[in-house]
Amino acid sequence: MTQESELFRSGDALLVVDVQNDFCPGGALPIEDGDAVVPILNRWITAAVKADIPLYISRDWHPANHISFEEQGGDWPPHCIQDSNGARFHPDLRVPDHAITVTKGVRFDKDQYSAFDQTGLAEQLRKDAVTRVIVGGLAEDVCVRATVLDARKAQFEVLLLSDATRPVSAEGGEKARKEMREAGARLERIE
Ligand code: VGL
Ligand code: ZN
Repeated sequence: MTQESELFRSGDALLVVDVQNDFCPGGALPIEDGDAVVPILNRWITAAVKADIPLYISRDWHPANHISFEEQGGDWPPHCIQDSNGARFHPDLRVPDHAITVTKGVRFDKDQYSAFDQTGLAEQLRKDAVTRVIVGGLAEDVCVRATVLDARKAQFEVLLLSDATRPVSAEGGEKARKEMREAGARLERIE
């Protein structure tokens, strides 16, 4: 078995996307097996802490009545409302104190699927001397996809942990994987 720590190199950051209660079974916008990513990401988080790899954890963090909600003409049921239980990280996700939270979805006028969308994350990663982001989380065909594509646009190398993500829909996942690969991301299941 490959140790996660052997895979890290200098310039890496681990980016965990939106592993929140509402995206897991029982939540407001549940993704099938969404919680299955938690133990896998915990291994990566533990390894990142040991290897001193910077750790960024994003969260979808909507105001009540956000424009992305169906009642407001958006695509989604209300989810990840600021400070609600559904917006909390999955209770089993190991979130170290020094992890940096990236908050998105707070804008009133537009949605932000990508953790890079008007968050300043690319600038922050460059300041941290990061050259490659290792990504996992939810959902593969929505926020993970947008985050990976933006990371490539910002010229970061990307390793998507393909066993540490799940799509909203199977077809969406297939399409997203193709797009992410074509954008130059490496998609790999590492064990
Ligand atoms: C997401 C749908 C709506 C996600 C966020 O984090 O993938 N999906 N808002
Ligand atoms: Zn959202």
